[in-house]
Amino acid sequence: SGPFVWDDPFLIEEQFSEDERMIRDTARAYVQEHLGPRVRQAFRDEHTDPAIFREMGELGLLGVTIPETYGGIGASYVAYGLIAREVERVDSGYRSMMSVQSSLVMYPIHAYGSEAQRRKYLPKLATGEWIGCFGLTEPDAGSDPGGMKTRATKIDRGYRLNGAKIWITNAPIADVFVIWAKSDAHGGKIRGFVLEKGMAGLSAPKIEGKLSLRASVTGEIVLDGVEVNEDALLPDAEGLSGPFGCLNRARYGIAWGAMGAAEACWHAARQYGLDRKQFGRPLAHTQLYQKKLADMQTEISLGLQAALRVGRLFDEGRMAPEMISLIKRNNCGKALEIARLARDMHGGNGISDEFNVMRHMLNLETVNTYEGAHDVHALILGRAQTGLQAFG
Ligand code: TGC
Ligand code: FAD
Repeated sequence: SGPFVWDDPFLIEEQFSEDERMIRDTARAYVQEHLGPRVRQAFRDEHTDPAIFREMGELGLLGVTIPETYGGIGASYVAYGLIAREVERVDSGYRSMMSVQSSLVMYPIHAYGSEAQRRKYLPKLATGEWIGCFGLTEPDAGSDPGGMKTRATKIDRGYRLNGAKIWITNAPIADVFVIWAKSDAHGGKIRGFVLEKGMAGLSAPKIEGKLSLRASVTGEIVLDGVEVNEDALLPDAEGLSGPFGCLNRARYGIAWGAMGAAEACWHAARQYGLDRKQFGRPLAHTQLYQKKLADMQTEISLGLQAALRVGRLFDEGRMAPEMISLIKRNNCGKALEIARLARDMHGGNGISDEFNVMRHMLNLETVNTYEGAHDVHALILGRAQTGLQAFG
């Protein structure tokens, strides 16, 4: 028989390639050294530091799956997942900033864009010189993006966009806006457009007062007759499968990321239980405390192993979107439960930002909702096994 490693029960570490471990270690060193020390203040002040994009870009952590020709490093989806896990170990908001840039902005420009669009945008997004955002959700179209009202109407030189997006990560500091709109020139089908900061009629006010993801800025996007040239249209995406192609990647990364946040909570609860004594012995010396630690260890080990399996299938071109719904839903839901437990296990200290667990818990409330809410992924999985569509 082999050893039992308490924080890596299935020896997942040895299932990564040398390259994947190297990329992971780069991400880990950066986040622990540079993001860990600033997150508490950033969360308190609801402050997003745009320099983080350039710092990540310098280390090659943005758009890692994009080929080198366009500024990426052509890494595997497993490597991308490992970066998400490391970044979210510190804060889900920082992972959000990274995954929007990589999966929701660089990916669609690479997959659906013209060669000119790729050359213009991708290298600067990869270095973090430009920050991107992804506008799908609207005030009246969240879980049901097909109900969007934003319209692109044909004009002589291109299109005029009117509408409003809400809850858009990075929007207030974005240079590049990937916007999804129904286009009358394409039979009312959903098309993607790449807009730039400063265009007349385009604004992105910050949403204030979030109690979650406070280190990651979120905004609205107002499109008040924004006129763009024909070359703003992403030529190779039509219909909802365009934005969903991006969401598949981001949701997959979130499944890894949520486990990173859960690991941070689990390790903190274990250490707290070893250090803190009540009734003359460490909290960790009680049956109830150990049962909770065992539940955390079990869910995290299973969740990570499942994410790795889907990552390998992704890299082999055998991923099905329902697999991603399964791990996104499971890992976010389990991470949220683990964070709530860890908060409780810290007693009164658990509500202080010095112990981090409540910040993770608050963040995970969003992570469980965005990119397809927990119950919406249940409906996707329900449809896949019954053939019955239960959304509307
Ligand atoms: P449905 O009829 O199921 O599909 C419409 C078309 O889309 C295609 N499709 C997919 N293609 C690729 N991957 C997927 N996962 C796909 N899912 C659907 C489908 O084949 C079809 O194509 P076609 O060519 O036949 O037209 O669409 P529906 O309107 O019934 O959808 C229902 C539902 C619930 C599945 C869907 O709307 C959904 O997933 N809703 C959740 C919305 C969501 O996830 N929003 C995310 C916004 S972005 C965000 O939150 C970023 S936060 C990131 C951060 O900060 O980290
Ligand atoms: P709703 O769709 O109104 O859902 C409310 C509740 O109803 C949920 O519990 C849901 O599960 C449930 N529900 C909905 N439909 C059904 C049904 N048919 N049956 C049963 N239950 C149902 N969007 C972007 O486009 N880009 C971004 O960058 C982005 N970043 C975000 C950042 C943050 C901080 C947040 C909070 C959100 C972000 N979003 C972004 C939006 C996010 O994707 C949506 O909030 C999410 O898709 C849910 O939509 P909604 O908020 O409109 O909720």
